[in-house]
Amino acid sequence: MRVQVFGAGAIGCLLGYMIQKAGYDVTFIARGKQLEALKKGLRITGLIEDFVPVDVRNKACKADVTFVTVKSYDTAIAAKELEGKTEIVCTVQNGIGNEDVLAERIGNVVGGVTSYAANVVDYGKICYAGEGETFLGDWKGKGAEIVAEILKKAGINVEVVSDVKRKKWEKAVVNAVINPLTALLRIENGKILEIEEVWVIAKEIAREGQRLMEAMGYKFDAVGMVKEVILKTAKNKSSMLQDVERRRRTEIEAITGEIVRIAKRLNIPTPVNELMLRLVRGLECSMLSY
Ligand code: KPL
Repeated sequence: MRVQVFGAGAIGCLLGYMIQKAGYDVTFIARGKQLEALKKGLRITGLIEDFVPVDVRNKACKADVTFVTVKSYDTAIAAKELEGKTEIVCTVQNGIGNEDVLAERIGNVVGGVTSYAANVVDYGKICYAGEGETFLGDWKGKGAEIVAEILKKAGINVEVVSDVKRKKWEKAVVNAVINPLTALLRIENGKILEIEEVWVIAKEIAREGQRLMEAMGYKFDAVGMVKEVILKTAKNKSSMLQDVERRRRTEIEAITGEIVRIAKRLNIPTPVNELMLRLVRGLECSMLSY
């Protein structure tokens, strides 16, 4: 079975590393300095200390299963490049919409979420910061059971669920709270709970997300889940804070942007999410490095 990881960022490298260690043939698709660094090998620090040679290329190749781990704004490019090259595609990217973009070009799409934590330390080097949970489900065609089998063999906690859309929305609502606040204030996740002024705003963002999910037919304790995730990831830098620190574009459009756009369609007011969206867009403009 040939596995491909399209997007060799922190989560892509961690998944690819663990799957390769389980004995699968894994190819990493990367660009620029990351491609050059990975040609020399992949270094892991944190919960695992290791250095391994990897097969890295700059173009997608034929694979049975491809994990798409690029940032959400690059999913359409990934879909185009992967068309006709992979039997199954699996995404555990942040945000809403990635599965649908992939489904336009690929027959079997597995959607999912993961709370495994990994950070980019440098080109070719990641830190495995925390074990988590992964939920997968068939989005289009079939494939979730096959992907789950690979992840299980790699020692990754994974469960196949019947309603993966719900999991995607729960994660998006949690990300819409944690990611913009940590990126704007440059704080670790745990600080959101510690600083009362920030926690008040966090709860408002969460409640707006909850009302949207209720309008879609999902019962959900958003504040409770945000608190749980913050406590589990207190020392983490969110992916959005990492993007801002590296002066990179963020995933705000696929997270808060989608929440605001879909809430508008359903006539659910989301003023605090709208404010976060505008502030992060403003922050991105002020960085202007991408
Ligand atoms: O998914 C995350 C992210 O940073 O993107 C959370 C759950 C907020 C952990 O940091």
